[in-house]
Amino acid sequence: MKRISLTQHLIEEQRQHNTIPAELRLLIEVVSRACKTISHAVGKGALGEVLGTSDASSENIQGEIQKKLDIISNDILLEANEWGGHLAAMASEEMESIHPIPNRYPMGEYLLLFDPLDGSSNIDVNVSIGTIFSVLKAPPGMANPTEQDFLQPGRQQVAAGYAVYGPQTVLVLTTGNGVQSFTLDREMGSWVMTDSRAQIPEDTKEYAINASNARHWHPPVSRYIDELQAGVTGERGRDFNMRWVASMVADVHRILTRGGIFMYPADARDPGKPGKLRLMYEANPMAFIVEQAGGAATDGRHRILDIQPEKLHQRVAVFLGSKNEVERVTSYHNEA
Ligand code: P6P
Repeated sequence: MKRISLTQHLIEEQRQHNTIPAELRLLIEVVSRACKTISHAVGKGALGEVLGTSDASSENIQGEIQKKLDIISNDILLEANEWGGHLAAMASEEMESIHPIPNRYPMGEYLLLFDPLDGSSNIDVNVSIGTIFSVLKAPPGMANPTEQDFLQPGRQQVAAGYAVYGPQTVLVLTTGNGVQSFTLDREMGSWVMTDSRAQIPEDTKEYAINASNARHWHPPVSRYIDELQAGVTGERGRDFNMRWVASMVADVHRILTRGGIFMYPADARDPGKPGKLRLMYEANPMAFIVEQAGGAATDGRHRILDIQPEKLHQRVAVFLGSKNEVERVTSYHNEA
C-alpha cells in the first residue's frame, strides 16, 4: 500500500483546500522535526542521562519540579522555531512569559503554544508521554507580541496537534479539515500517514478519570461516574471499563483510536481553581482535534473552544471524547 508523507499531505491539503499557506506548512514541518528530535531524546532514557529531575531541580510556572526532559524538550522546540521566519512568538507550559522571536531573525504571522513534554510524571517509568502544540494567527498589524495577543478563543486555532512517544511515535494533526495521523518511520526519519481521517465513535464503554479524587468531586461528576460504575445493574444498562494513564496525550490518543471519554473535572480541593489542565496548550489543541474527529469537548458547561482566555496559564476543567457521553455529563452540570 502506497503511503504518503507529512510533506505530501500538507502540499495536497494546500492544493485542495487552500487552507495551509506556505508559512503554516513550514511551521508544521518544523514542529514535526522538533518532535522527531524529542522522540529520539526520550527514547534514550537512562542511556542518555536525561531521566530524573533537572539539575537545578527548578520549578516551572505551574509550581511543578521540572524533569530534565521537560527542559530539553522545551529548548528543542524554541531552537527549532526561532530562525524560520514563520513565527511572531511562542508560549510554553514551561515558561512564565511569552518568548518573542529574537531580533536577528524575521518575524512571521503565527503564534505557537506548546506543552513540550506532557505527562512528565511518567518519564522515569517508561510510560507514554507526548508533546502538544497549538497554532494561532498573530493579530493583524501586531508589532511587538504581548501575552494579550495569545489570549484568543480556541476556535481561532489554525492548526493543532500532538506527538505521542509510545511503542510507536505518532504525530496527530488537524488544520481544520479532519484529523490525520502519521507514524514515524525511524529508518527513513520521515512521518508517514497511517490514518487519513480519524473518527471518534459517538458512544463508548470506556472512561478515563483519576478516581482517587472521587471524594472531592462535585455532584454532577459523582452522579455520572456512579452510573458508569453501576454498569449493567444500573440505568445505563451496560458495563463500562476505566483507563487512566496520567498522560493526557496517551489517554486522548486512545480515545481518538477507539472512543472513550476523558475527564479532569474541577473539584472541591481548591474552589478557586477550575481544574488542573491548562486551557491554552492542553485543552484547546485537544478540543480542536477531538471536535475535528467528530467528538465533543466542554469544561462541564461550555464548549472549550468558545472560552475567552484571560491568562496565558489559566486552567480549565476538561470533559472530552465520545460525543454522547460528553453531552450527557455536560447536561448533568447544566441541570445542577
Ligand atoms: P494526575 C500530566 O501531568 C497532566 O498534566 C496530564 O497529562 C494528565 O492527564 C494529568 O496531568 C494527570 O493528573 O492528577 O492524575 O496526576
